[in-house]
Amino acid sequence: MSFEEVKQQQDYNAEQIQVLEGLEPVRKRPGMYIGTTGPNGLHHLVYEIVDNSIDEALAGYCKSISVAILPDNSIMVEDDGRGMPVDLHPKLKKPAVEVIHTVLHAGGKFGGGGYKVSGGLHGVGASVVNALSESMEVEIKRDGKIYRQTYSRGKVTSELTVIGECGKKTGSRTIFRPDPEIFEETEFVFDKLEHRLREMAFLNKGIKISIKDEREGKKRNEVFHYEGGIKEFVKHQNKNKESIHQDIIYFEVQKKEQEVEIAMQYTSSYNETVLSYANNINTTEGGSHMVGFRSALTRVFNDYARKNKFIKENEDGLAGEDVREGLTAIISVKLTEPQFEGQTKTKLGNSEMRGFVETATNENLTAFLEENPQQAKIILEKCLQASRAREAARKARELTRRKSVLDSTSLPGKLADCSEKDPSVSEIFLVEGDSAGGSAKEGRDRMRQAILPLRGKILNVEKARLDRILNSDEIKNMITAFGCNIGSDFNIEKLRYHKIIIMTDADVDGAHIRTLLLTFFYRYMTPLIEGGYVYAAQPPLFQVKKGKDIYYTYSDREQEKLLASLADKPGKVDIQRYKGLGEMDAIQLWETTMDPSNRTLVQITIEDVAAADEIFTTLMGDKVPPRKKFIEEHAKDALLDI
Ligand code: 0RA
Repeated sequence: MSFEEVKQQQDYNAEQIQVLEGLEPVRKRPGMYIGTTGPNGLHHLVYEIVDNSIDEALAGYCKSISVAILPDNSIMVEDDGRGMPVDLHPKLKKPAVEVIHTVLHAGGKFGGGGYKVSGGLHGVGASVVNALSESMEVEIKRDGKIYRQTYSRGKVTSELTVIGECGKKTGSRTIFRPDPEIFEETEFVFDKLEHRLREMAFLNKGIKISIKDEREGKKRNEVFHYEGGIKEFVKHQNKNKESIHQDIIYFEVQKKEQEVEIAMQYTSSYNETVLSYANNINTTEGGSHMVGFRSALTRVFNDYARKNKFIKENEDGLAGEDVREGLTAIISVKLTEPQFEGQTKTKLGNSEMRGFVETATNENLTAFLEENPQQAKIILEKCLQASRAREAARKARELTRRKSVLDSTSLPGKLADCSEKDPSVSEIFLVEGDSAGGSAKEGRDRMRQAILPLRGKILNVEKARLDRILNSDEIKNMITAFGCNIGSDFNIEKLRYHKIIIMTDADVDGAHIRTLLLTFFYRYMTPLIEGGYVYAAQPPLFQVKKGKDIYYTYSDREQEKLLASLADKPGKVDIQRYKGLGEMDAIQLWETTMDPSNRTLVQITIEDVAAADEIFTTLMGDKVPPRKKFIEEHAKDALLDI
């Protein structure tokens, strides 16, 4: 046998084994295929099915995709594409649609050309969704006929049958109900699906994507359709910000096997919101496309600035962070064989993308600046201002460093440090108010728990540049206590505590302080949040006394349950509602909120930088009406869910 023949034989065997094994491996180890069996995995099923319709749209055959959460919490995805293929698979002698739904990784083999968005993060296809669904059905309209087939838990439950006629109509419809034996929770969250589908509509201009909630008491309906694509995405991102120039800069370059699309606009904010995507997957860890974009950005603005005398010959140039301050940008690339790397497989590895994006940005951004000198001037002045502020901040930092305020060898006076030196078992509590701080210092485990009391409101970092932020005592205290500096100097290796626990009152002020802290961490110590080092403590809402027994409850529901269980016994029940941490003595605070064997901590995660950024700018930014609206809508939620 030749090498090719041996290889073919092996491929053939591999395929046979897969068919024999069916989809059992998927049910045995679902995490391998969809990441988790928690809410993210559950919603991922929907995206897998939608991705197939998006592929059909990108191939040019489908205009509209509708998604519905049906009354029984199953999902329906319908498109007006060509309809999934139904012809017999030559080797397996089964309809192609059946192979797609019962053989692992079979989906791709039927596509013809074009890039597949479904080659992405998990990109596992319809068979995996089938494997993890208690029931699934597909209806296909093509060649004038309506075909139907049903499945359950990876297996066929009825053969492909013609059930009617459809004239010239074509399309595919899938309904599936996730398997409660697999998923911890099977209830879909409309907002989560809505968010991803809106993003998909932005990233794939012209495709109409609708979502409907048909569950009792939850009825909703949204339609996303953006002819402007990511240009409208930038507009959406900036809706609560103040743009400083008129146009959204937009360009697109297509080559045979690669494509880049970029939209960008500067705002008066001090922060950078650059979202990058590869084949519609949010590359939160960046990668080659980001590197290309960033280096072009710095180069283009410096070249333009020197050429037009914004910067004199003997002066320093603009740094990368100067040309990114206040920038909102979307970078979307598409390529045939994406390589995803990094810890969460969200970093684009393809090295050819760097040069491609860099050249595209160099040429098109230069052209924009030359054609729009007035807007170019506004942007450059902002960059120069950022550069001067950076210089001022550097000087301020050097000064404080010399005074060794930011030096971790001299810890802040307010900090009650722990005696343990190993960060992995050390914790720091950021406590609202000096009185609660006092109780916490008294009640803590001195070995492993450090206490840093924070007085009142901390500075809103959303409204201040670095030089001012570094003047705030509360912030300086946190920086020195944590030991890992901030911004581009941040070094997670130096973190002195692996749990940073925010302990605030369970009221609106407490929620506000928590948000201010999270904003600061998110903007200046991002890896803290990404690495899962930040937690919120959960102090009790009530203390209930009956005779000698004392109970603590942490939610209204828990309180109701407890009172119901105590109701049928004789004796007086004494209820105290805690208005703040300060009402608890040291022992109570330890028992209810700080004792690792008894407490509950909520880990703070950023699931989605775009969503978090929206919440932060809405709550903290310059425009008042959106903030007011947000607070009114969320007033009921005690804890901001970020
Ligand atoms: C490959 C070939 C053909 C259709 C499709 C894929 C297809 C797949 C899906 C999945 C969801 N919706 C879809 N729509 C179409 C048929 C090719 C032909 O008609 O020649």
